[in-house]
Formats: sequence, structure tokens, C-alpha cells
Amino acid sequence: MGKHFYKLLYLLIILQTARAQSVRQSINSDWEFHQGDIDGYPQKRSTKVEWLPITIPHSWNTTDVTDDNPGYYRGVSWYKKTLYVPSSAKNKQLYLYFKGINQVAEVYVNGHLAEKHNGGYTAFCFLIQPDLKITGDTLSANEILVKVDNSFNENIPPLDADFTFYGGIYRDVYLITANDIHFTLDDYASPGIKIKTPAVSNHTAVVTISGNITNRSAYGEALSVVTTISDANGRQLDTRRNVLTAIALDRKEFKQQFTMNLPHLWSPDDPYLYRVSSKIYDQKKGILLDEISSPLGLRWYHFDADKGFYLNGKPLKLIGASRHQDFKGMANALPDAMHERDMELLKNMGANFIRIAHYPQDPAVMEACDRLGLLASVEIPIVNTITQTKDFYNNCEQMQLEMIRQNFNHPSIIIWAYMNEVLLRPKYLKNSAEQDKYFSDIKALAKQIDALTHREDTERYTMIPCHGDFDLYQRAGLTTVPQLIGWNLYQGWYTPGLINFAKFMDHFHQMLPHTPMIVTEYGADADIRIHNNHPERFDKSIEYQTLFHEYYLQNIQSRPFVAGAAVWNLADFNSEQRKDATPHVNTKGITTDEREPKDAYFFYQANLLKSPFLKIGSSGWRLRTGVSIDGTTCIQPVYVFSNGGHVRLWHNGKPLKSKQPQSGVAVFDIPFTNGINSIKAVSVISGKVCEDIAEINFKLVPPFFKNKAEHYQELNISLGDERFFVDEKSEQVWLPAQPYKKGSWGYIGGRIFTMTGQTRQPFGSDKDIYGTDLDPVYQTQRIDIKSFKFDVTDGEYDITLGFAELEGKNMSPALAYNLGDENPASTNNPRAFDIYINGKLAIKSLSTQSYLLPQRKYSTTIRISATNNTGITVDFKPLTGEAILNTIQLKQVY
Ligand code: GCB
Ligand code: CA
Repeated sequence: MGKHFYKLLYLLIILQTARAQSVRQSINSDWEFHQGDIDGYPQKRSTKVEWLPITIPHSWNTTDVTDDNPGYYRGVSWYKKTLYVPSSAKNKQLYLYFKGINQVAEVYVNGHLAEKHNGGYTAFCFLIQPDLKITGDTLSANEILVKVDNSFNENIPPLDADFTFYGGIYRDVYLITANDIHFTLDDYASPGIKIKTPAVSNHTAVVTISGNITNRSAYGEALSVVTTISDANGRQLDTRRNVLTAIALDRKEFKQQFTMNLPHLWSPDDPYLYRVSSKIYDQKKGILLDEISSPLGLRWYHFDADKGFYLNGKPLKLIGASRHQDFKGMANALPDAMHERDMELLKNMGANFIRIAHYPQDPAVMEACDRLGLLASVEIPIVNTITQTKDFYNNCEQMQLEMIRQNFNHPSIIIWAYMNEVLLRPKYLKNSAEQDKYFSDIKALAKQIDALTHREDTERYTMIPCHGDFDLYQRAGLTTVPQLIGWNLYQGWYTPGLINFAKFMDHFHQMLPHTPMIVTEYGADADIRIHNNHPERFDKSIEYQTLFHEYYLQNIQSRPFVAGAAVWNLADFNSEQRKDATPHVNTKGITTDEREPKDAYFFYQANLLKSPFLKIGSSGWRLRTGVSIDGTTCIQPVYVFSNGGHVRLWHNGKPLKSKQPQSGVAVFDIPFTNGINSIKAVSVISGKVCEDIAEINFKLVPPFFKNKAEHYQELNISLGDERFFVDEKSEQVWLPAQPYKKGSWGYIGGRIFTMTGQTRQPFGSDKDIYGTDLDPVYQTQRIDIKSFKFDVTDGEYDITLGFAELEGKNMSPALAYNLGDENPASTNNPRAFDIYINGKLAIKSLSTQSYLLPQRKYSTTIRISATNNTGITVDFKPLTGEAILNTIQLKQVY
């Protein structure tokens, strides 16, 4: 045989080599979906079943989590896909890899149950080879069916929590095609190798690599495992080669160790990543069988009970936020890019920390943390309560194990956590023997998970995030189990007194001086549509949220023993059972559920960013209104956030007095005029001129109605309210009602509605008001109102009256999630009243027997002519109980 033949053979080997390693490809396209279970499926096939073509990521709860029907679909649904397998796969090992399905999944391959997985927030991976049909010499069609069930399951956490348990195959699906010999794929879906950095300093770093190789062939094989570490530029620094024999149908372990001199360290400011590439070769033929590449970040750290957190030998206050994985209208079915944008949002805020809560998130999140330099805590979703069964315990352990094995190699992760506020909803009677047993079972579970975590990972810290009941966690013995205690604190929100936050932290440190701590949560709700010039607790205003965060951040920063803190939450998130100003949404986000920044986000930027920063706040409040005192202007505040010195402000080209920001905030009183107001803020920061401009469209409400068409074409008034409410869609701004003055407008008589028996909410109700998205204006109300008057000039007007019964039977139950006092039981108040407009009966007996249904908006518009300069008077005449009014709108038609 000639030279050419060998050359050809060699080329063939090379070609084969190039195709030989594992290939991982997503198979998100061309799935079909059926909502609901199918009788007898998959054994019994019916042609009547309707299938909807969909693409993964997918969830079936995108719309039912925000509608007016309490609850969302929690049950079984089916997914199916045809997988085309090439004949070449006959000699391969094929695996399916699901990044996440909520929450129980059964995967059928050609009708045979190939895998079952419990838990909605971790990946699973399994071999499908045995069930595949590969015939002919091109492509063979194979059927993949997935039964997904997100029903309540007492044995699978989370059982109860303040977020929505969306159902679906909501993370990517991959097909992995491997050789018979490959890095192990079915070890709790771990990547197959584990990288540890047992000793890192400025001078040297010890790196150990361990892994498992699976041999699925019936033959033993001599292998070499070659691992190379390269720097960020791809320059190869060092290599280790192990020779070993893979036993037939078995797994083989290997270990390698590197010592690196003068390592380039990883930190939030410089997230430097090396690459680790591990390869398996057939020892005799030199054929590459598999290859895996992993990030390597070199850092060391510790937590000190007095001095806080240290990274690479230097103190570093951890400041950041928690993050849920959903987005408005998309449920949790987000593409990787959107997860990555969130991590950038957090980084751009100046954060160095993320609490990935309350469950492990998409691998794209952890990868972004590695790249961007965000230190991370990850946890499994045991929230609020546990079930005392073996199955529950096993599922918890399995989740913790999956979380650790799957995410082990991310340098960003420093904490493995478990059990969020597990004593928030203690079962059984207070201090009963059963409750003692419940607490000791919780402690036993905690110890079990903690021990497992340390067995799996000797380096990272363990943590339990607790709610602010120090004595209870002490009593249950939970404060001694993990290495770190996290505290979720809401003083000044759910309970009165911001100062109690500072007191709590100091008390903790006094009681447990040797336990390091993190503030794992703190936050206040803010509805981007609500503004209050006199912010107060629980008003859901943007301004109170900013004030809350100012207080907390200062007190976190000034206490060295507080290792760090995570804002609750980076973004607003869906929590279907929530009511409040924005029903179904927890609005403690410092950005909205569409990631529009609220002022608190700018506040953090001003306090954390090292580069010059200046921003005019309330980007969502560019449409304003207010009553003028002098007829030409109305003074309202504008917030400017900056990390520099003096800020100069121009209003419509005129300079105002400059101001020095305090903790990053400067508040200016602006004399707004009717129409467009241009605002310019300027500051010179570290020699750089920083500037921001805003255009605010102000609708000035005149103090008195003197002339026709003097800026009062439209008035939207919220009664029983002290806030402004902006409805962007209709470009309408609602303003709080005022008492009537001659020549002007306002109410006569009555009082502001407040919920009885609670101390939390200053005015209005927290109930979901059906039939409207403008809940806040209908949640507030004036009771026992006598009249409402507009001393308008003659003309044609539309008057819209809005009502919602805030008390009564059949009200929806108290917030399922409550960290403060519980809502009072509602009373039944029968009422009926007549409404007269300009002396004429306009509405006969509006009553709780007719249109005034509990927590449902009722509104009606009446056209009226104002004549003889007598304006418009609306009179309320009670028949039973007291009259009420929630909103009144005036529109001048002609
Ligand atoms: C908490 C919980 C979190 C809630 C939050 C809140 O303590 O850990 O899941 O969303 O409070 O907003 O009430
Ligand atoms: Ca619903």
C-alpha cells in the first residue's frame, strides 16, 4: 500500500476526531403543547386532542396570573416533540438535558417512561439511548413526550411562598450526543468535573480538578485525560495528563492538581477568568473522545462576625439585590439574554452581590455573575413551612445536591443557602408539644442539609435567611446551624419605625457576637404610578421607597459587622395571591416588572458607582398635575441623584439655587408652569461635566374657575387619597381631592376611609379591585360624603363617578403573605344612597343590593350642562348607611 493510503487514513482519523467529542445542542424549537391532562395518555392515543405549536422556553401561566380570577392553573399539561435522530447516532450515547421544568416532569421516549424529576428549579439529564429507534440510513423520527405538573405537592418545596409557581418547560432543553466514553453527564446533571481552589493567595493558587468518566461500552479502554489551564487571552499556562483505564460499563474517577504562581485574582472590580479545558483521549489511537471547558476564577474570602466580609484579603461590603426570574407578561419563560440583562442591570447599579432567591436560577444567570463580577448566594426553595415526611426531606436533599453539583464551578458563588423564613408560618398551636416537635424536625432537616453541603463543598459558606423574629429562631435552635445568618428585615414597612431596623441589627450582634450576618432582604413596595409629596409608610409611593432605602443603606454601611445586604428586590415580580396597589405583583422591586428603574435604583447608583453619576429622578413621572396657588405656578419636588458635589438646576432656562446631595440625593422645589417644563441638572464630578435633562408635561389646575377653558378641560380626582396617580396609557393624572372652596372645586363632608384594626396602611384598602387596573384610586374612598362641587363656568361637561365597596362580606381573604399585622375581618355594611346632580335625581338608590359589590369597580358617566353660572353640584343622600365616593372625573366637552 502506498504512501497516499496512509495519508488518507490519517486524514480520516483527523476528520473523525473533529466530530468525535460530545455535542450539546438546544432543541427548543418545534414543540407542541396541550394544557390539561389527557385521559389514558400516553398509552391511549386520541386524535381529538388539540395541540398548540410552541417554542421553549414556555409557561402556561402567562396571563392567568394577573386576571381578576383568583388563582392560576396548577395542574398537568403535556408537551411533545419529534426528535429526528441521524443513523450515525447508533454508535453514540444520546442524553436529554432539561435546564428546568416546574415542577414534576415525566419524560417519555417513544412511549416509554425514561425519567421522572421532582423540583422546578434545577436541571436534570438522562440517557435516552435505550428507548430510541434508529432505522435506515438517514433520519429516524422519535417521539418525546413530557408530562408536566405544577400542582401543589406537599412533598416538594416550595409549599407556600410570596411568588408564583408558574408551570411549564420554562428553561432550555438540550440534546447531548456523546461517545461511549465521556465525562459523566448523569451525576445530578453536574458538568462532570469539579474545580476547587483550596489555597489561593496573592503569590500562588492551588487548583484541583476532579471528575468522572463514564464508559458505556462493553470494553475496557486505556485513556489519557489532559487538562490545560489557559489565561484570559487563551495562552496555555500549564497542562496535566493522567493515564487510566476505563472499565467496561462503569465510571472512573480522576484527579489533577495545579499550582499557579502570581495568580491574576477574580473580584467584582476585575472578574478575571482563566479557562480550564479537559480532554479525554483514546490512549492507543490518540483519538479525542470528549472535551469540556470550564471557567476558573481565583479568589479567597471569609466572613468575620465583627468586621464583615473579606475578599482576597481586603474588606468588601457586599451590596446588591435579590432577583426573581420572571418578567411582565412572560411568566418565568425567559430567553437567556433577558436573564443576562438583569445581571447587567444589577452590575450597572454598582452592586457587587446577588442573592439568587428563592431558588437556583438559569445557568445563564450564574455564568453572567462569573463574567460581570457579582458575588452570589444561591438557595433551594424551602420557604415559610415544611412537611414532616421522609419524601419532603429527600426532595430537599436532592435539590441541595443538584444545586451544588450543577453550579460548583462558578467562582461567583460564595454561599449555599437553604430555608427562607421557615418559621414564618409555624404549624400547630403556639408553644404546643406538636409545635416543639415541628421546630425540632425543622432543625434536624437544617442540620441534615448543612452537613450534606459541607460534605459536597468544603469551601463555601452555608446560610439560613430568617425573618425578623430573633427569639423564635433562637428558640428553634436554627441560629446555630449554618455558618451565616441572613435576616430579612422590614421595619418601617410591615411594622412601624425605621429605627427598629438599626436596633434589630445591634441586638443580633450583641446576642450572637460570634455569628457573621447578612441582611438578606429589605425593601418597601412602590408602584411606579404613585407619587406622594409627603411620603409615609405603606403609601406605595416612589418617594417612600427612596426614603426607606436611604435609611437602610446608611445603617448597613455604618456597621462593620453587617457583612452585606441584598435589596428585596431587583425587579417587581408576580405573586399571584398578592393584592395591594398592584394586585398580583410584589412591587418591592427597585425597577418595575419591565425593568424600568425607580428612584431607589438611581439612589443606589449614586451611592455605589465609582464613576461620575448624575440623574434626574422619577423618569416615570413626566406627566404631572397639581393645583396652583397663584394661578401661574405649582411647586413640586424634583429629585436629583448624584455621587458628586453641588448640583445646579435650570428650570425653563432659569438657574435655581444649587444644592449639595445628601447620601446621593438632592431635592429641588420647582415652580412648575402649565405645559412643558424643561429641567436641566448639571454637576462637575471628578473634573467631568455631568448633565441630565428632563421634560415634564405639567397640567396646572387653576385655584379658581374664572374663565372658560382655563386649563381645566379635565380633572381626575381620587377621594380619600393623598397621592398622585399617573395612568400612562390614557395620559391621565389623578390628584388627591381637596375640601371645597368657593369658586373652586372639592368635597363637602365625610371622612377618609381607613381599614380598621390595623396599623399599617395610613388610608385606603389593600384589596384587589376587580374591573380596573387603576386599583389605587378605587382603593381609596371618602365615606359619608355630602356633596362634591365644581364652580365651573357654563358649558357641557361629563361627570364620571367611581365607586368600589371596600368593606363587606365575601371580601377576598387577608393577604396570604404578611410580615406585619394581619388584615382585620371585614364587616358587612349595607348601604344605599341617591345621587342628585344640580338638584335633579341622577342615580336612584345606588346600593350594596345592586351595583355596589365588594371590591368591584362601578362607574358611570353623566353628561350635564352647567348654566346660569351655578356650576355643578353633586349631592349624596343616604337611604341606608353612609354614602361613599371613590373617584370623580370632570371633563369639559364644550
Ligand atoms: C420576605 C420573603 C419574600 C417576600 C418579601 C415581601 O420576607 O422572603 O419572599 O416577597 O418578604 O415582599 O414580603
Ligand atoms: Ca387569576
